[in-house]
Amino acid sequence: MNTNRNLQLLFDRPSEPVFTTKGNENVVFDVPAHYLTDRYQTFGQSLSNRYGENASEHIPVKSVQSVNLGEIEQLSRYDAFSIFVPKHRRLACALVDIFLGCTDTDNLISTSLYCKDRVNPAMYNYALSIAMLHRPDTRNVPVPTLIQTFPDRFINSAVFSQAREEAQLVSPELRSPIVIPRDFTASDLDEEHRVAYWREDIGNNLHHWHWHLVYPFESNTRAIVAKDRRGELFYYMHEQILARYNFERLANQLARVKQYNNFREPVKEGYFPKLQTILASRGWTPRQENMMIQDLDRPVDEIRMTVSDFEIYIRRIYDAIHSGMVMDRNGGTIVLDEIRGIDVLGDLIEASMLSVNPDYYGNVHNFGHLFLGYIHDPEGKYLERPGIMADPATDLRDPIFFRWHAFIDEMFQDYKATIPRYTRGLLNNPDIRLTDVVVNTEGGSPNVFDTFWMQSDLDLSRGLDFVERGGIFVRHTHLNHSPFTYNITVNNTGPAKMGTVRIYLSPKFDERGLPWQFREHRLMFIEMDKFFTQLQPGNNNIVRRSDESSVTIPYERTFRNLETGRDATDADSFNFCGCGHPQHLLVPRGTPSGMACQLFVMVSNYELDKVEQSLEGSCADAASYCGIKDKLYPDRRSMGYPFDRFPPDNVGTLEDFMTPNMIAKDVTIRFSDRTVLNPRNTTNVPPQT
Ligand code: CUO
Repeated sequence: MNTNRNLQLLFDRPSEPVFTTKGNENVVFDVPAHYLTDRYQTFGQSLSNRYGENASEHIPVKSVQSVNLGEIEQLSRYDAFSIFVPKHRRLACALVDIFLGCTDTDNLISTSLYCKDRVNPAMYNYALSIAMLHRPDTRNVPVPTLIQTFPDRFINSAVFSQAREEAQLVSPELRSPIVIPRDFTASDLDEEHRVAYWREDIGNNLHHWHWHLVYPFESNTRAIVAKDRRGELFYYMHEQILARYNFERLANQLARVKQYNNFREPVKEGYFPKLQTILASRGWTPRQENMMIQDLDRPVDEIRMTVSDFEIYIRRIYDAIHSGMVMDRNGGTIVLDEIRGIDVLGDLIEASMLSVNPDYYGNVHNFGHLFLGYIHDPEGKYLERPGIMADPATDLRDPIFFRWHAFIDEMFQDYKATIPRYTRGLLNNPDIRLTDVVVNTEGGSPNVFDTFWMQSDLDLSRGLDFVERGGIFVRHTHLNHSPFTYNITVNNTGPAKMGTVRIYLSPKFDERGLPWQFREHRLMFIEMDKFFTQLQPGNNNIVRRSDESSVTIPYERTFRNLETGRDATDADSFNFCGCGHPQHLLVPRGTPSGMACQLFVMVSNYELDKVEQSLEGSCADAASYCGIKDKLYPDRRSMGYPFDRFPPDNVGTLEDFMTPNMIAKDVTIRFSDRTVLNPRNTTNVPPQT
């Protein structure tokens, strides 16, 4: 029996009843009669038989007793589910418990089928995803990517009526892909729109959603949250999102993001997402320009917080950072030291359930998302749903996300300013000298990255409820780059040893066109890759391909089986990770005339980097931003090393900072405004526009 596929089919067509056919192969789960909801108890069996007659396969389902869902059913199937809303989170945690408590995989499949039609579909998707990622029997089964079941969170709502028409009237082999315009959320009158291609990139949003699925901030099972260096990774992954966004901004003649730090002032930026929930046929509420956050009081969602209290929590966190210690629940103190301080702070600021004192330090980051997500209806007066800032699958689209996270990052940077600077001994690597690095792009000039647009097709049919079966493709446009290699020359004057190669990229100049001061420059480095290598005595030539990057996952992993529309098989689970920055966004866009950048490569001392553990059988595709499932973070240094700390006073520029085991090379990113079709597209019918 194909268990992996059956688990994945539990996610298909989220609001269709359990007895309808699932997957593109049209299989049905043979559910017992008592699984049907009251609505279908009287005539559901005949409907069920009808679907069964058309099915290509019947999947037997072990009958379980009715599950007592209690208050989980209180969230309507048509309400917006947000993990930032305390009540929703409590219900979701209870549902996760039910799924985690299932005795074996068959029992999990059966129990989730019983629950599917009774609980909010988005909450069901979240809880089942979390349970699958953390159960020993399912942790290696790829969780279907969210766009597969909830394409409405990623794609212009105008596409869906076209998709339904296509599905209803055209047979599958004649269906043509529906093109999603690249610019659908704003015009060029909005200067922030220049970087919408990056904020609204589907793969980018999927990465952010998946990261938060791997690192939930609350659970009744502590081990799900208490992962190695979790708080620090919250800081680092978001710091890198910000650095990458700032890189794109500079390439588009925009200044770096300004923090959102005055809550008594209006938010200058508006954002109109043009996303509509398929389930409730309601739009994600836009935010007009110059709106202001207000006290939240939404009893139904158990949300209550004044802006004044929010400011008090923030002040307490700053006090802790500047005094070098936080207060725990018992009035004791925990020193924010050089090694663990960032992790303590990450958990406290987010806040995850690992926060050492949530009553005193609050839940600042999460409440920022809620204040901004409910800016249009803070008291529920108009019965409005939250905006996109209240959902990790959608919030990256909004310019305010980055302003809010720039504020959060500033807290972490303030802490970093309090810890010791790296001495040259902590940067250097005895006997190792980096003599050259060259970037070679296929068919291009040395040290020039080449970027362009690509159009790729995705099959949305699994997320479109109550439509005819068969693939329904949309064609989205995304940034991409030509594959390249780094060719690094390292001289080793000592005996053979291991080294850690760390590769970063930054713009060469700031928004004024001036060279960087190191204390700002260090925040502009985006991690491109990190790997271990053996260094023989003498000269070593290291060649590393761009698709091997430790921060990305390949395009086909970001989008799983959405490209071909085929159903997953057991073989797909082999070495399969879903978390990671999308490979197609590894290189920032650059400029048509060529953006001047600096490539930085360092080979650090492996003896100070290494973490003793076996990685046998684990998938470590994008370990830098995602860690490794069920393992320690595979680098003992602080995340972001060597750029995570303030420099010593005598370091003014990158050149002052360099030790012999580092090299900086001038490189260029040249953007060519051409659009190429993804050769992996399977649809041959010309697109609709
Ligand atoms: Cu990822 Cu604020 O944490 O969105």
